[in-house]
Amino acid sequence: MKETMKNGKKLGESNTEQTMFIRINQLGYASGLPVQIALLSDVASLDGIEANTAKNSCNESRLEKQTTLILTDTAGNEVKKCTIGKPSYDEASGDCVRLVNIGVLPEGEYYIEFEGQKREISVKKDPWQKVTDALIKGLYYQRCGCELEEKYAGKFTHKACHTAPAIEWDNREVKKTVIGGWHDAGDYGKYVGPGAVTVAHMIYAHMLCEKGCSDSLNIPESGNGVPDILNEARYELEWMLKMQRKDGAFYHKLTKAQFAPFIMPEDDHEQEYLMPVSHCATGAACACLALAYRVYKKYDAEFAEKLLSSALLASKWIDDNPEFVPYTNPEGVRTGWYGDKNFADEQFWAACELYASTGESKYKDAAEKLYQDGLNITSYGWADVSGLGAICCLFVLKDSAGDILYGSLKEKFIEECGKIAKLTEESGYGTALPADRYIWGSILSIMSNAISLILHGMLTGDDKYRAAALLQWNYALGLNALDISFITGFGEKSVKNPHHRPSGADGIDEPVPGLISGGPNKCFPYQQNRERFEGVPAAKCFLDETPSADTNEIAIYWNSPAIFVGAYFASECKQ
Ligand code: 9MR
Ligand code: ZN
Repeated sequence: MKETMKNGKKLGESNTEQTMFIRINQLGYASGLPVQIALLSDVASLDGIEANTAKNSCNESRLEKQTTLILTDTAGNEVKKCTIGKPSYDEASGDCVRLVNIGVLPEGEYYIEFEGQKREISVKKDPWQKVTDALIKGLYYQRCGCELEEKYAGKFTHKACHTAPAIEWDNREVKKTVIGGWHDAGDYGKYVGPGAVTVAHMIYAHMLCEKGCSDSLNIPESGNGVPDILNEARYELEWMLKMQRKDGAFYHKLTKAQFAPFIMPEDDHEQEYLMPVSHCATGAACACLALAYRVYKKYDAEFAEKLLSSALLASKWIDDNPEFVPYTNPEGVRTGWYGDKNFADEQFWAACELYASTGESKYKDAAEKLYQDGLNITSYGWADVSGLGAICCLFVLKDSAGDILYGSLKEKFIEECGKIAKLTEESGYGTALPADRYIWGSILSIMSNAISLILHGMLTGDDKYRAAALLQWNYALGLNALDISFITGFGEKSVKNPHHRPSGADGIDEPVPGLISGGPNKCFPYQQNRERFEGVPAAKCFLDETPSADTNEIAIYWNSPAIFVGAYFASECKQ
């Protein structure tokens, strides 16, 4: 912690009524973008204080006159004085917060001084490339079926894991070698739908924010002439191809019957099964492979053709099996369910990508119909992939998508982004998530909303939206109610004990770097945490404790939207 001592008191500790806490992006700020910080008044942050009392005290303190924040250089010379407004009550955290936009600052180290508190911030030309690289490399650390060698993995090496042939759950006669892919999360399962969205986030990051995806990740393929973000994504794509049955359907997942204990992956020898095929896995894979076809064709035409034929075969299976059956875990299976009950979004995304890849009008007709029936076009996660179809329409097809899929969709998209921007205005910390939506993996909602705000900025050039998106990136790196950076290995105070089997079992103190935690979860915590979260505001329902999968697991599809956001801001720093 860089919060320093003043007058014998550790800053951040309360001994007056109005002690303030200073919250910052712990990795610093970019010289070309606004510096956003939060000043916290502790009237409302005392644990256990009744929400109404907290709210009232915050509102009373609103009566205070406006006040001043002083920014100095490290020698103590005043650099800037900002007049700041009254605090506002942040419902999600119960904190009384002043969110301050200091504006653009030249490169350097600064102290923020406010009412006896002091915290250092740094401003650099390009402060977030490293963490963005690490988020991509985080997926390398999730690789299954190969050794993680020291020259790439540093001390986080391990032997090849999960190399035995898999058996089909429904027909034990069928044996198949399906080595590869990424471990999904803190567990060692591999799931097609979540893998497909992760790859898509990475491909779109490459397409839309290329300058922010550096090509020196030090992974085995580095230097092969293909951008590293695509090298890493290909590791999952190769596996995904193996997850397709001959008739075109995709197995929902490759897992054991139960989650492994906290052991290293190479010590996990229980039988892996190809669990039943599902519509959602097939639809998501179809869309992802059709998208990947266009991007990889430039680098490897033969591989690209494989991707497209696989997508077309998947699409045929969907046509031949029009009755949607949601996936359920077979009896006796306890691994991740990914119980998606809606198929329209996968169908929409697949239709958009297939239209973009083949130009066949039947796909456009299908996408138009699905869109007109109503979709959440700003959702990009495994449960609702409509937003990925929307990105395809807005940034790939553009005018060629026509009045419905471009004209009307764009209008709707902009309207939805307006609602997201409003969420940031209503939050004390500027976080684009309402108090009642802190679900399992809340980081996905926050990073998804950042993606929408970024895309809005790209479509309209409105800087206000870019600044709102930046608040979400800053949230991930410490500008939040917990004063924590959710990305392992990055920040003065970052997540130390993620629910991640290798991090828990490798005997190394630090967690594997570059993994983003799911973050606070008020809505669906584990039974054993329910009591601990009683009376705790939503944005603080978080435990940096290994067993807490409900708040502190990592997942590939939480890293990937953060990759998009990081790549975007890193690319903005290259101007
Ligand atoms: O990301 C999933 C989240 O939306 C669900 O609420 C949660 C509980 O069902 O499961 C999450 O996914 C987990 C998956 O089932 C198994 N691998 C770890 C995933 C991250 O927690
Ligand atoms: Zn493995």
